[in-house]
Amino acid sequence: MSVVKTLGQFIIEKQKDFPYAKGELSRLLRDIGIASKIVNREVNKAGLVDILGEVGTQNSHGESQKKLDVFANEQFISALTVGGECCIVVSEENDEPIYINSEVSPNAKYIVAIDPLDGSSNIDVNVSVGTIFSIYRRLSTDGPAQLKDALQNGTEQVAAGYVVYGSSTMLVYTTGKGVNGFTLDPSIGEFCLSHPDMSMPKDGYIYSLNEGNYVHFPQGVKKYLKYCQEEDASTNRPYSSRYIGSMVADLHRNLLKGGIFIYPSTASAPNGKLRLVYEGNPMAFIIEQAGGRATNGFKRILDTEVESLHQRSPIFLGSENMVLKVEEFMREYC
Ligand code: AHM
Ligand code: MG
Repeated sequence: MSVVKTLGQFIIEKQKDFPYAKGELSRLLRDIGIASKIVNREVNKAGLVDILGEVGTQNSHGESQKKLDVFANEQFISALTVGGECCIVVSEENDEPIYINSEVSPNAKYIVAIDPLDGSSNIDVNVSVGTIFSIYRRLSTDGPAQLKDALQNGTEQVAAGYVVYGSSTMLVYTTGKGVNGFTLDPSIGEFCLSHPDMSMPKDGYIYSLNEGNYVHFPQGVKKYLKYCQEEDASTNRPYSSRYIGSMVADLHRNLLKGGIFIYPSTASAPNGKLRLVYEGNPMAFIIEQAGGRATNGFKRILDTEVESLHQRSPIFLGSENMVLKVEEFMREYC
């Protein structure tokens, strides 16, 4: 009989990797897992109930919000508030950081940055969406938490993960000791360890980027794209192009199969589209932990100076040798 290990059991088992941990991080991860199950339930039935469509408000970037974005945001914020381990939530859907009342959580020492529902423009057409999260420890526990606690560089992350609401729902996370993936078994309502110790192939044959923006790409990306499309048997080219338009789903596939995901700068968006704090940094941490490479085309994403909560960064994530290759083109052609 095969033994099923649930996310909860796995988290408790792994707590011994952190000798000084008192279980707060474990509880925080458990709370995120619970909230994601609730979001999963709503995403699954989105086609059935009147929850689709614009909610009529705009997020901090002037993008219209779908009802499920709002729902997911509320679920994660409420789980993190009630859980008592989190002092600040930074969310894509909120301009300002959310400070959790220290009377509710007097000992809370973690900051969570979250994109509650990434790729939400895909919901209407029943295509995979995701949640991305990143966890930091407070710089100091003296006095109330401050903005600077939420503006730490990606290297300071203590954990990061994503949930992909796909044909199966999976939660993948790292605490800096490898990457593990859990598939939701709907019959028992538990995430079960299905992908232990995930590792990304060093080489890949899939490239993922929005080629519709080609004319606006930097010259280095244009040249790399041509390289991907050229025929060369020794390097298995041409590569396959795959782009869902949900970063979580695109990266999840590339993590498993090998590949590269690029969201570069464009003429009108010199830092690209994706946000550093709750999209780039958590994904970079996971990809690096899985043996891949994560840069902005020139330097490591995790070393980028975090100056504001919603700052953007060009993103080149994936199999090590593919990212190294595109970096060569970026250096040569910029
Ligand atoms: P969102 O956080 O507003 O959903 O935007 C992020 C999404 C990513 O999941 C995806 O990779 C990208 O936007 C797609 O953008 P584009 O439509 O420009 O290709
Ligand atoms: Mg997003």
